[in-house]
Amino acid sequence: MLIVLDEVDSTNTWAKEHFFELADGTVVAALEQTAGRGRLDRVWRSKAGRSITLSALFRRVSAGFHAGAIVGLAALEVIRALAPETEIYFKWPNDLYFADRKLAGVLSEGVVRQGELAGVVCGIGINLNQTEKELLEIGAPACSVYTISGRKNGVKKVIKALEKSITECYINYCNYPEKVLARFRAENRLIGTEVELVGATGEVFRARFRDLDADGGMVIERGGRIERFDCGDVRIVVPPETANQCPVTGGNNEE
Ligand code: BT5
Repeated sequence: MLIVLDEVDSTNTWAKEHFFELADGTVVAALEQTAGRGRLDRVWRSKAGRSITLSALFRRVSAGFHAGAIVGLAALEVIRALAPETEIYFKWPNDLYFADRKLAGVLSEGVVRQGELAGVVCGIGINLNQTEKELLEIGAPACSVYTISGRKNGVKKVIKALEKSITECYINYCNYPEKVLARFRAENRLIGTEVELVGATGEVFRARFRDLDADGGMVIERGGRIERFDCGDVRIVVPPETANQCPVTGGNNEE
């Protein structure tokens, strides 16, 4: 089921508030989101007509990060169809990137009832139609489907395509979870590369990203030792195959 709200503070907050009234797999989108949230209470910036902001609710995922895998893979498929000539990839835990710029971010939040995990709400924000100038207001390296492909798309059309893709991916997951998770792992192109990590206390270090573990955490190799890393951020060292790609348009057109 797809619900499209004209305006809401946060689709994740709305989906959590209505979690027990809505059917499993429902997708809630907002044409305008006024108080979008990222992880660790960071701000997610979006604009009406420029951004996709939606959340899906799942009752049948067995781990929180599986929700991010479902929504992330669905978004990857939709974005690849809109910008077929570009190399989009996951940056751990499940942001979507083009070269060294963020195109989309995912926020998964558990819903607990009587001390038990009842399900997960997973929201995604995608930069769709922003120009380079508008992206500068974000204050972090960002790109949009428009700046990487040169094409603008209708928000409602993309919401519908994404809802369809999320539903298909969720059905696949319910039937063959291991196949969906294997695809998610295969799309995490930073696995095997050197990455820069920022620890919980802000310390920065380099390590080799070896694999994802069963909880979606990062398995890293540092100084010959294997460690697990699940808090903080990955500061990206641009993978060689994407480092020389520039956005194909400047997206500088002002309107
Ligand atoms: C995320 O957090 O990337 C998760 C974003 C999830 C947003 C969706 S929208 C629908 C649903 N409803 C919500 O309220 N949230 C979800 P994080 O990894 O913590 O990244 C946040 C950081 O990304 C910010 O601190 C900025 O530096 C940067 N940022 C903010 N807005 C951005 C944008 N539009 N494009 C690229 N980067 C952005």
